[in-house]
Amino acid sequence: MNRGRFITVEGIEGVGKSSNIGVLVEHIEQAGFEVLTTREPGGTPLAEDIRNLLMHRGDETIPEIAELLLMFAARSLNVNNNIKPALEAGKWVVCDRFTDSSRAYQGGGRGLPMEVINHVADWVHGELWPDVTILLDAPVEVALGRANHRGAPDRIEREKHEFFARVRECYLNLANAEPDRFVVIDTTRSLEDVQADVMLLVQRLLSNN
Ligand code: Z5A
Repeated sequence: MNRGRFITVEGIEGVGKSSNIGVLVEHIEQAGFEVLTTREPGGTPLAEDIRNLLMHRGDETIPEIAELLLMFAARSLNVNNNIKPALEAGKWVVCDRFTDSSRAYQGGGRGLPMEVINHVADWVHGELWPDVTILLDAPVEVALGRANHRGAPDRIEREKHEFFARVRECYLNLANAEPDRFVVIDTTRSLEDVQADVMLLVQRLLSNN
């Protein structure tokens, strides 16, 4: 059986990942493919426990390196227990964040060296990289303005504007460096316009399948 396609969705918080993943998955399913939808950190019971530790434990300082390693520990679980088996079974996989988040947040945001992150990534998932990465992009003030309308912020969401500006810049640099993998979608427009772009992208992927 053919290996399914691996699609990741990235961006700073509030850019609209959750608002667009549903449309993305629905379109692929309508074309007759089975889809595994997953997220990082998380996706398996143990990885979801790691997510809870990362997002909500405010009682102990988490050094940047511990944060990075916990992200990759969760990723190792998700890759081996979810993503690889699904792809091997011919399913498509849509993952809300993947290693580009570690590059952008722990690299761009926290300042950890990119070569260390890439080395750990190589160790954890080797040659498995997304076929397509959708980078939903908006200026920090737009994205955070939307995110702020929600409930109490988690540990990472409490970071300052400059942190998210570095994360966004890193994402845009990653997209420039790998134009064949990344598709950047401007989400300052209406949700309908953004979703229309997402649907066009899916049609393109399906016609190349
Ligand atoms: N993290 C990390 O540091 N390193 C890693 O390796 C990984 C993750 C994997 C959890 O991510 C945190 O983990 C994240 C990075 C870190 N921390 N932060 N920040 P997450 O993905 O679970 O959480 P999030 O980034 O906060 O995403 P989110 O809550 O899912 O937000 P979103 O999906 O991007 O946005 P949304 O919920 O779809 O939309 C936000 C609001 O805007 C909502 O009210 C929508 O109705 C509205 N919206 C969306 N699009 C539009 C448009 N186009 N117009 C108007 N309004 C809109």
